[in-house]
Amino acid sequence: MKAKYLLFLVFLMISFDGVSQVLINQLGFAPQAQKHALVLDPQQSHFTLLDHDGKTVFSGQLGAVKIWQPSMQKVAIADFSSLKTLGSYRLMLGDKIAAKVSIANEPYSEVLKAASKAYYYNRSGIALEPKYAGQWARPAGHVDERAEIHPSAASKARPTGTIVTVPQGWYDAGDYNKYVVNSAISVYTLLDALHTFPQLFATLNLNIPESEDELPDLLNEINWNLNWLLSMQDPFDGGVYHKLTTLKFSGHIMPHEANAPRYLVQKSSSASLDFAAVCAFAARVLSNYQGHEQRSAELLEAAKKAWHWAKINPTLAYTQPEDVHTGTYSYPEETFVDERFWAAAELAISTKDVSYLSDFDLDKMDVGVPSWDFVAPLAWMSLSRAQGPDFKGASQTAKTKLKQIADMMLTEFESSAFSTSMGAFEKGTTAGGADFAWGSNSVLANHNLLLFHAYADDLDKVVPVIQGNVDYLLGKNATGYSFVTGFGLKSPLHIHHRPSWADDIAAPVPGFLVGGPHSGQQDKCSGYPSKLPALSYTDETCSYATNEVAINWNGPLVFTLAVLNQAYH
Ligand code: 9MR
Repeated sequence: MKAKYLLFLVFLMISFDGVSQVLINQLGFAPQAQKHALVLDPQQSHFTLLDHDGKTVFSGQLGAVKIWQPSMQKVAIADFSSLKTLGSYRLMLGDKIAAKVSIANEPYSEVLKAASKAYYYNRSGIALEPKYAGQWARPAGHVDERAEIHPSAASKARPTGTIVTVPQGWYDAGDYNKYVVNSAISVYTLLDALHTFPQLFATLNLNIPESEDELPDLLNEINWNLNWLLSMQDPFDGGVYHKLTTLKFSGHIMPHEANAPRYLVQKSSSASLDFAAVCAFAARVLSNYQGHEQRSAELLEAAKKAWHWAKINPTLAYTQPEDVHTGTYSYPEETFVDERFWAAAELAISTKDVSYLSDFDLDKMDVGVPSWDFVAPLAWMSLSRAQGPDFKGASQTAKTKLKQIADMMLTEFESSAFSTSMGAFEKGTTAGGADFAWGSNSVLANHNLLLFHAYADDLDKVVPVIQGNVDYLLGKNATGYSFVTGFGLKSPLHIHHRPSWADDIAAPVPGFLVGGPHSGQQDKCSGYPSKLPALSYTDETCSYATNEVAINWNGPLVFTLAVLNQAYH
């Protein structure tokens, strides 16, 4: 593998010597797609595309030279959207090759598969066999048959030290813990993809142990995590434990070597409400699958119990116990309005009982880009599709709210030097966070989720923006990296992901979207090339702030790739 990357570097050095660098989607384009590349520091105003015989198939003028504030780079857009013939091309600046371009049918079908399969690689409690995992096969770790109730979670029915079985589920990220809050939004996004594109996922074979059964593989994968989520509910009172964790993060070792005791820590309002929301949604989606009727009823029951617990404990924030050191990074929350709104919306739709929403003045509820700590948009996305006369008003309000945010993204895209909606939001612009934050790449993928739901009835309006944003994730960004492991000419090799770190295999586990650039640099790694938000990224294992992977980051990538797959079908 190393030799391959060395060769690529040589190719870069030869081909880009003296030529402006081109930032481009490294996986190529579908024939009917908008096709934009960016020329950095352009030396000329003209570009051409040659086919493999050296014939000019496209000749065009670059757009106006503009500066993109997040990276302060000077760029011009090379637009060759009207080239629709399948093939491999060279993008030329003068007589120099600046980039390779491919136009192919379904250019993202492999990366969609890999992004979905990334969850399999992060499974807890199962050996990954070579026939499914190839070179990333590994023994089982974290079977979690004997986790302990931590003092912070002790109750009469389950005192400190009670042994609880909490198996399966996915590791949250580059660490081996499992966190309910983050699991909930991750499962929601994948369920939403399955629910929105049932035909696509019905035939998407991920080559996982359950592939032979009659269910879509994405649903099989989701079920693996739902099994764990359900086990995080206290059967005696319905409350949900915030996380399953070791007292300290493990070293950089393989899952089966990480044997420190695991604890269920404090129940929290956020975990319980997010659990209620995602279980209610799962009940609805799973009711469409034969043989899942009982599972669906069980999920709805669990959702109601968690909702009830959160009614009695409406503002119980998670407080990290003194002996737990798995970071302050444990999805803490202090306000619960958006969690309650999300849970109420999902329960209302699934039970067809709109009274769950009666405590909320919908007009006053916030909207923004979804994230683990701002889940109101998930409620809006579900409500925008809710059927029946009782939901008419809510569904209309939801559409209006979603369009408010989507229109801000459309405006940003129109004027963006980088032909993306990335950078539309700064802290305080909306109720969501800033675009360049920890996990910035997933923020952008979540732009796409929102754009899709806002304009589900008029997709032509948003597909160019969604494409522009996918281009960003796959190479048309300030760093020139394709941010998905294993995909593109230049993709991250040293991700902050314990198995990828410890397995002695040069290539990281494939299909993971890395967190991406932002100026925080909380990990104090030495390799950051810049403090500018769009350039502050380093492909180093130490960079947990920009080069980690996480289950909530891959979800919107899966959704986004499904949108394009469908749009160009
Ligand atoms: O994704 C989380 C990000 O929004 C927070 O800013 C950051 C610091 O609190 O934590 C991130 O989540 C991490 C989690 O706490 C622990 N597992 C790894 C997650 C991804 O970095």
